[in-house]
Amino acid sequence: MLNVVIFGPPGSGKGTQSEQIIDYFGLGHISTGDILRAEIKEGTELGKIAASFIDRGELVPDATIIGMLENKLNALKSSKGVIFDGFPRTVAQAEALKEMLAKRGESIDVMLNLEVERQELIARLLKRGETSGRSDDNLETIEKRIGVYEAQTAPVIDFYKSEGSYHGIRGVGSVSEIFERIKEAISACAA
Ligand code: B4P
Repeated sequence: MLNVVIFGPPGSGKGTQSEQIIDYFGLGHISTGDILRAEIKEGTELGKIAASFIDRGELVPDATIIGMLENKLNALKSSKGVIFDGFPRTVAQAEALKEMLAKRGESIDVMLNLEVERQELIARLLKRGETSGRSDDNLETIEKRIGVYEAQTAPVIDFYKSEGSYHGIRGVGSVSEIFERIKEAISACAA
């Protein structure tokens, strides 16, 4: 069993690197951003709630996210591990995840923090916004998201440092160069 959290500010490449990790390590994938966008597309009640937060660059409330995650985790019971992409984004979510996994006799083996400078984040997300059609990929919302990350999400770093599973990964370079750094970190912790 290999449970991985991929972490970092908006646009740091969590979704991009998750695809590489899934292909290479054969893990199940939970992306809270992808789940929320699918709910919005289908026009569900959850989607309507989520859209009102995402459009403003804010976090969807913890209770909504934690309930949604528990369902997804149950659906992945037979996988050989899970990559958590975009979750946890608050210390309350990190604590809830710890509890959910402990009930199954599991834990997070490694937390990968993708480190990317603010200017690079903004440039990447503006570029993605040219084609993504995402309501949150415009300059005003991007700056708001980075501010929300600094205030509400960055404290999750200290949570995983104290758990002993934290690994900083330089998130600038080509996708494959960054993935090589990730492979090294995962192999070191799985050894
Ligand atoms: P997410 O969907 O999780 O995504 P993200 O932070 O925007 O981007 P990510 O880091 O995955 O970047 P990507 O690989 O796409 O969140 C969206 C919103 O959903 C949040 O703001 C929040 O409102 C809500 N939400 C989600 N989870 C939540 C939670 N747990 N609690 C509360 N609310 C939640 O990369 C970005 C761009 O960079 C891409 O265009 C990519 O091609 C490019 N790129 C990637 N790697 C690169 C590289 N090495 N060099 C150059 N460009 C690169």
